[in-house]
Formats: sequence, C-alpha cells, structure tokens
Amino acid sequence: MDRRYVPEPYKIKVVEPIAVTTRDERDRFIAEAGYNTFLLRSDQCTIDLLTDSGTTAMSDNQWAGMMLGDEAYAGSRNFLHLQEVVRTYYGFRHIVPTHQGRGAENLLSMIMIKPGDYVPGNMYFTTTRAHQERNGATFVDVIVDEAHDPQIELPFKGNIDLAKLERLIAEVGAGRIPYLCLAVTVNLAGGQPVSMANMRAVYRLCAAHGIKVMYDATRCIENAYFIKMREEGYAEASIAAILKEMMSYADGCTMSGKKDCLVNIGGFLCMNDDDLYQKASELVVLFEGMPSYGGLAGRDMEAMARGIVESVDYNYVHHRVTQCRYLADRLDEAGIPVVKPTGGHAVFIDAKAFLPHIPQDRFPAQTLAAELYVEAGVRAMERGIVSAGRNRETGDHHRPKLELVRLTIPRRVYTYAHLDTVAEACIALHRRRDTIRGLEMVYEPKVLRFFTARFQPLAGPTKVKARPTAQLVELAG
Ligand code: PLI
Repeated sequence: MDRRYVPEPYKIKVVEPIAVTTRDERDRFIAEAGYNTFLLRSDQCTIDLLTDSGTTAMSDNQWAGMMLGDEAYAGSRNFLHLQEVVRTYYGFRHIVPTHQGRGAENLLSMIMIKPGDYVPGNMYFTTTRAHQERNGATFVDVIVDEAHDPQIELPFKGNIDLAKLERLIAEVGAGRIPYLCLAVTVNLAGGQPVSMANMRAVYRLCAAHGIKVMYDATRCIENAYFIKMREEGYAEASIAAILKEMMSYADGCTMSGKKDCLVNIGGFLCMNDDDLYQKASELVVLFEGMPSYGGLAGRDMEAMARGIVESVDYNYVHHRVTQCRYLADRLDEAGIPVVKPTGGHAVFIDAKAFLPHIPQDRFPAQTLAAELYVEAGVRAMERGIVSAGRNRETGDHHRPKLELVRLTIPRRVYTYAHLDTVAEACIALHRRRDTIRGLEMVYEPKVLRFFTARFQPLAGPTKVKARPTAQLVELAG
C-alpha cells in the first residue's frame, strides 16, 4: 500500500459480519425504503457510510470502563470522571450531560433564545437550526462565501466571514443576537475546519458586542488536527493543547459525543457562566434527567470520558483523516467530482456535477445515494435540497448551493479494502451516469424531512416543472 496512507493504529479484536446481497435484492430493498437510504435496514447494507455518528468502534479500554458503570440515580462516580476529563481537555467549568448532541442544542436554544432573535453561524446544521427556529430565532449564515463552492481549495473553508458578522450586528443590533454558533468542523460544507486565528477574531468581535460564542464542538478533534497540519505556529503543538486553546475562544459548547468522543451514545452542554449553568441544570431535569446523568447510563458516561482521552491521540486522528483522504484521492483520480479539500469525517461527492442533467428539484444527491446502494450495497447520505428542508415563511424548498452525497467514514470501523470497494462502486456509477434519472418526493414530513421522506423514480425522461422565478434563478446559477 502507498505509504502516504498510514496503516490502522489498532488491531481487530472483535468482528461483526456484514451483509452480502444481490443486485435484485438491493433493487427491492431500496424501493421498499422509498429510495431513502435512512429507511434501509442495517442488515441490508454491505458498507454503511450513512454517518459517523454513534457508529464508532469503541476500544477495549472503553468496554472495560462500561463494566465500571455506577448506575446510581444521582452523583454517579462516572459523572465525576466525565466532568474531570471535560474540564481537563475542554477547559469549561460546567458540564451538563445529555443523551446526544441535539439534547444539548435543545437546552441551549431554550435557555438563550427569545422569539425574534438571530443566531449567526458558519453554515447551518439540520438539528441545530431546527432547535434555534423552534425557539423563535432566525439562523443567519455568516460562513465565508468559498464554503459554498465545492471546488475552491482553501485550508480553512469553515471560517466565519467577519464582515458578514459585523453587517448582521449593525443591521439587527447585538441585543437580538444571544450567541453565535461556531461549528468546528463544518459538517455540511464537507467537514471543513475553522482556523485558530478566525476563532480568536470571532471571539474578540463578539466579546466587544457582548455576544456569547457557543461552539458546536461535535468534530473539534478533527478541527484541531487540521490546525496542526495547516496553520502556522501549530505544527509542534499537541492535539490536546490545540483543543484547549480552541475552546478558550468560546463561552461554552454543545457536543455530540457520538462523533469525536468515540462513543455510540452521549453528548453534553458546557459553559463557564454560573447563571447559564443554573438554568441548564433546571431544564435538563425536564428533558433528559438529573444534571449528573442527563439521559445517560453511568457506563455511557465512563465510555465517553475514556473516549475523550483517546480522541486527542495524534495517531488516532491522523489515521482517521487519512482514511477520508484515501477515498477522496481514489475518486478524484477517476474524475469523480468531490468537495475540496477533503474534510475530516467524510468524502462528499458533488451530485450537481456528477448528474448535471438532473435539476435540483429532482433531487440529484438523493438519487445518487439510492443508486450507489443498488450498485454495491454502499449506504451514503443525501446532504442537499432534501436535508435543507423548507423556508418557514415562503414554504419553498431551501435551495443550498451544495448538493452533495456524503460518504461518511465511521471511526475505527472500516479498512482501506472496504474503501476500495466504495471507490469502485462510485467509479462504475460514474461510467453509467447518463442512464441515471431523478426522483420525485411522494411523502414529506414537516420537520427534518430527510430522515423519513419517501420518493419514487421519475417515469419518463427528467423534465423540469414550471416553478416560481426565484427557484429558476437558483437553478440557472
Ligand atoms: O446526532 P446528535 O444529536 O448527537 O448531534 C447533532 C449534531 C450536531 N452538530 C453536528 C455538526 C452534527 O453533525 C450533528 C449530528 N450529525 C449527524 C447525525 C450526522 O450524521 O452528521
């Protein structure tokens, strides 16, 4: 194997068989699932790249920790361990465990947002924005423009555009911006990182206006790795030191532990402010559980505490990000359009460029994900118009510039040979891309529709129905 790609820094102790299916079976399974990969059964998938969320293989040390769960209703020793580890590595004073990331988003949004507020952020994330909107805020995207272009290669495409942020503050007033939500890395931009310089500048600007900065820390370890590799002055710094500095430019964070804390379930909300903590610990009782378990078993908190310690190991994160680059390189060499540069948790195929004959209302990324499943049993995820949902005011689809299929690499689960299988399936699809037609949506849930929407193949050749002008402009662009 090419030595540009480091071998796995672990050996396999437990194995789980994966499904082997025929093409006819997969044709049937995807039709039964309404052409939505979220609705496939796991045992119908050969290689499951739906998400890196909760799909991590835990270490022997984490499993050993599971046996030390203290399942007391209050004051579990595993909570105290988790609290100590979070304080050590993330540096925040207070931690409220939650069952997963969106539990923390719910608490944060309820505590901080008033109807009519604005929450700026570096590109939306589905659950994060849904909680902000549910509490009456308008999300405002203040990411750099380049993040919306899949082909521009920049080291820190997740950065906030300070001019956009200043403009928003001038327009609506700092009093209507309870906090800024900074995601490290930016999932929907392709796993793009934010530079330390940008974090520092954003924090200073917000502090000057009395606006709090809350991180979505979900993939902060991958962000720290990119800072080490790409930002001047950090090559010699440890991942732990970079992480601590990153967090010093925030007032708190939400965390989906299911990603960079290397666990199958869990999350937390952190903050330094005593008053905010008081409110969070009152509210968590209503939605999650006591402030010392927040919806988690003691054993889950122990696994998360141990996972956090493992996550700052350079060898772990170096291999993880290298796996993503390996798959992206194989696709890129074959002429398949992928988002550049490759991010930290996934490879994103540009479905608009892959299937230019399918208009956005015919769901090119949804179509491509369904076809990839039929081709080789590889399950990917749509991250385009379906995930973006609808505008609350106009009822029209949000039409994101990025129409992507995400091949998400679970942590410590697959080998390079699995990734070769994925690459070969994508290449086969690319060769027959002209034969691929779009889909139409036949069932649309009101909230977070991508999870359970159902589709069917278009009968004839792809036709664009008459649409309002705004939509045509977007498609033309
Ligand atoms: O899935 P949760 O509730 O633990 O976390 C929600 C969440 C918050 N922020 C970000 C950036 C995420 O990526 C995220 C969840 N992501 C999922 C499920 C994913 O497949 O990417």
